[in-house]
Amino acid sequence: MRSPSVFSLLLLAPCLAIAQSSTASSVAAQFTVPASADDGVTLLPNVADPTAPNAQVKCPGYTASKVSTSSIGLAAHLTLAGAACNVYGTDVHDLDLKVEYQTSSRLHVNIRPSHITSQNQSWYLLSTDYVPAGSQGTGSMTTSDLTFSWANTPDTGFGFNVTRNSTGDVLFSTTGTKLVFENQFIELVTHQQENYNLYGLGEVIHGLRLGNNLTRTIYAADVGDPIDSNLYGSHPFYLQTKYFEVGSDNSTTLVMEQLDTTEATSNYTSSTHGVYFRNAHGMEVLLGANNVTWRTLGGSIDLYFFSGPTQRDVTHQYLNVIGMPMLQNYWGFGFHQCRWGYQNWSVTEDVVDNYARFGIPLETIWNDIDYMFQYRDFDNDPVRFNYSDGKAFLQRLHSRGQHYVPIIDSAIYVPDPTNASDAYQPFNDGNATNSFLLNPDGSLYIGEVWPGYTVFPDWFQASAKAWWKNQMVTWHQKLPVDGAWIDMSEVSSFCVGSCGTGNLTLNPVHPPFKLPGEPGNVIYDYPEGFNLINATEAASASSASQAQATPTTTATATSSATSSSSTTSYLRSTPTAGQRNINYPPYVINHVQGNHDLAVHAVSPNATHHNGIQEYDVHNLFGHQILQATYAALLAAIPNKRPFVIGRSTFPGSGTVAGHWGGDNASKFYYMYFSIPQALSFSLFGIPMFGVDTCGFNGNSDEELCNRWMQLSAFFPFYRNHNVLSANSQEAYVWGSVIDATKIAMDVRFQLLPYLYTLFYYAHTQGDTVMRALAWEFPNDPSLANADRQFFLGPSILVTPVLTQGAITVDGVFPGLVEGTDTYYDWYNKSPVAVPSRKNTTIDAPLGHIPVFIRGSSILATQQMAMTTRDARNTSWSIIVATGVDGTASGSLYLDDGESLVPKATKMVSLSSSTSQNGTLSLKVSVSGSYTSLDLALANVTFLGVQSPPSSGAAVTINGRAVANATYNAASKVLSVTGLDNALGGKAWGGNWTLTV
Ligand code: MIG
Repeated sequence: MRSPSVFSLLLLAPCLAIAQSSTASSVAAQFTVPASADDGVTLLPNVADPTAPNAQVKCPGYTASKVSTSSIGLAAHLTLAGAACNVYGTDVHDLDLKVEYQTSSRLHVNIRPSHITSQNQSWYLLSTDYVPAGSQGTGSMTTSDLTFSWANTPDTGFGFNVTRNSTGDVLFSTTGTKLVFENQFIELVTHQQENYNLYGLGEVIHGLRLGNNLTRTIYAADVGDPIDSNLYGSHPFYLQTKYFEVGSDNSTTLVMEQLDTTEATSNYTSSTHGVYFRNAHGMEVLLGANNVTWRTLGGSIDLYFFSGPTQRDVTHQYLNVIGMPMLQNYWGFGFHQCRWGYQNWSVTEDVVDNYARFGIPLETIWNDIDYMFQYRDFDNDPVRFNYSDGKAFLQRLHSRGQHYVPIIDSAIYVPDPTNASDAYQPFNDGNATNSFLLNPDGSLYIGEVWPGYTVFPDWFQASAKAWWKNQMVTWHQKLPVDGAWIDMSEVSSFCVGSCGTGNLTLNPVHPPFKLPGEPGNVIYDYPEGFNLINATEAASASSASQAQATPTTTATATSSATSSSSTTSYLRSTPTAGQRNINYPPYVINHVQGNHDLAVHAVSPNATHHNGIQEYDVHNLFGHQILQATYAALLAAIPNKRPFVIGRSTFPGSGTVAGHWGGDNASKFYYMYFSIPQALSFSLFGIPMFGVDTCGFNGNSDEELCNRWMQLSAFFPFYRNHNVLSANSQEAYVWGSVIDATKIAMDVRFQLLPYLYTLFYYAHTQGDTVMRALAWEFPNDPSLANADRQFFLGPSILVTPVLTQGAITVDGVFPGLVEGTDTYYDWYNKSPVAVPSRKNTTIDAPLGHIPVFIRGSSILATQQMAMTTRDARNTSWSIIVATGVDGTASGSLYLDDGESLVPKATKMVSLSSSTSQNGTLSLKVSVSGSYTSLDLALANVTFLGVQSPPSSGAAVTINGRAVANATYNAASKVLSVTGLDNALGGKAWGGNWTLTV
């Protein structure tokens, strides 16, 4: 029975009330910004314009001269090789080339104008004050695995190659193409093999492998998760893998086609490298059949090449430049419930209580913008979310080990200067300290967001960061929140330009569109596939609505016929010598907003920073800088504790201070699928703390989707259910089957929390990934190049979720199983997975079951599910030894207090096991470090894949002393050891020990 329970219908009641919520009474009197305020001009993106000039044809290229070579690199002068083409800007006549062999695996290539002398040309250089650069390390030309070579060719001028010495492979080649370097346009065309495997270049909703027919526009945008378009984050980094077939004579041949799982039977190898274009301008990367073209709207060419040769190496090498991911709080890995539309404290607390009532663990409850007084940051609504009730509520949460995270928006309300009762201290404080962005004339840049006309912090100002910190500290004294959720940071504004200038007396104004649930806005429809899952109800609903439908007129037919013959006119900018047109750059990127105008739905390019930098040059940095400022602010408010920050807009390095959620997806099965490639891409970007709006944001979710999604997200580092205003409730307790499915998946997640935390420790200290693509764990299997419907969590857990509606089985591969290199064990019954006859296997997956497998050769130290991570940390330990094909396994466990920025004490546990000739199993545990609070009892040790009963008659010894008996299950090949508590004095990690059986 899948129809909504009576209970879920009751829960709908508060949502329906939203339409008449407290803001509604003021709506009548409120000025609504006209929709046209967010209309930009109509532009034709270059990639869609058949008449657009081709810079490769029109431009002369450059000639290199005055080349000087040293042991660590080379420098040269580049001169325009002919008449300026000024195709999308003004050609820069003289350039400086600098090549640095920074480390043995990292090469830096920088090309910038020779003439930069003063501040007014600072747009060419992205200061290391804002974005770290790789610096010269111990690398030299002789020790580098990469070689830079260049040539002046007759037709195209200067071009260069980057070659990996150890493989002889040309990784990057512009030879035979022209370098174009103008003040608003840089182009670099590189050759590629057919069917190349490229990953990254985010943020984008796309499959993991980007393919060879895609324009990746990079320009931070506030937009609801469109497919293949630019999105919130900017990550000009790609990883490329080349596969080679190994012949019987050990010769290697580059694999030029995509192989499917039935074909990849011969012997293959692969090598992987990475490319990072350090630039914060609007950018496009054109992935074509045989080339990859980089275009940016400014800045310099600042390229880093990472030689790999594995994905893991490349990620380490890249994160060494941009920064390692922070070690998250332990509690951040608990389950988070959020929604837009919890309209007061008691509704919010009801949600918490409902989780408890249904026995579903809840770590953190979140509030969206509902909590604010008229949507103003650092200001709670005095009635619905007053501080005294809030403090008491947070105290109840904290006493149970639960947490509270509110949203904080990027824009700051500007009070009506003529209305004293409209005063808003955070604005006054920030304005007094020059903390807000300006117009070119020095007046405040005033855009429009939720609260009305707003200003935007200028993060280049130290005073703005201090102001933000003060706001956080002051607010935190009123309400001791545990973290911050940063939204709208692209940075979003609902009108073009400084639309609030001269209009402040209208404040607080209403946005130029209706909020979800406001009268006249769309009402969310039936959930996806409602006709399939609720056939009877769907039929009656559809006949009822047909009966009520008013016949539609056909009057529009004539007008559309006339309009089809008219042509759209586009604004075209012609370059003006020596000047930049930052509002309408001559090169039009395929920006997703409006009609591609950069100013639509965002702070406009001409907004100006106090230091003179224009927003045009740093637009993609806002989201990163607010995360840095918020991290520092929370650290001031909650000293010595790792700040918990989740942000929407990110840039290389954001993982050092924050995690990221996938933004405004929809309650559709295909968005559940896209969550996997999006997460894996953020693994490559160094932001492992990633998750999406579980059960879907826009639209109504339903029982089947939410059942599957609550289970899938349980294996993502950031696990949060979030919903849009006015959609049906979708908390885990709303549907009976979802309650059960959630508990099943959470039980696995809780057992794996110590493992997940250890993965983050390795991410933080070494740059390892947490969620991993199958291709990264099995780099020699070309058939996995685009596998993104399954993933590994760390090296040891394989997740194969159902991603389609109505399915009760799922097809997936067990990499290495058919080939005999790997074994897998079903998480739930611990039995070995039988070797299938073909690689792609059909796995049973009825609703409520998510297939999870432990990869052989792994040892996991687990704890148990509790209502919070705090309580889970107090449960006894278990060890799962998943024997590999060679009879061995290993694992590790990192322990600390889970919250201190610099833990006073830590502990590292190494676990390894082996099987002797006569079948004796031994498990060796060695510990180092002084953190003792998690030295709790060891409940049991479970050996998986034990081929025959132990010859010693199942007597178990620890450090040579008989302690217990083991039991062996011949059917499941599981050997269990229990009753170990006394043997170790109740301390699993109190010292080194060896167990044999
Ligand atoms: O324009 O705060 O992505 O998670 O619920 C919408 C309301 C603003 C966008 C965020 C979404 C959040 C919503 N916000």
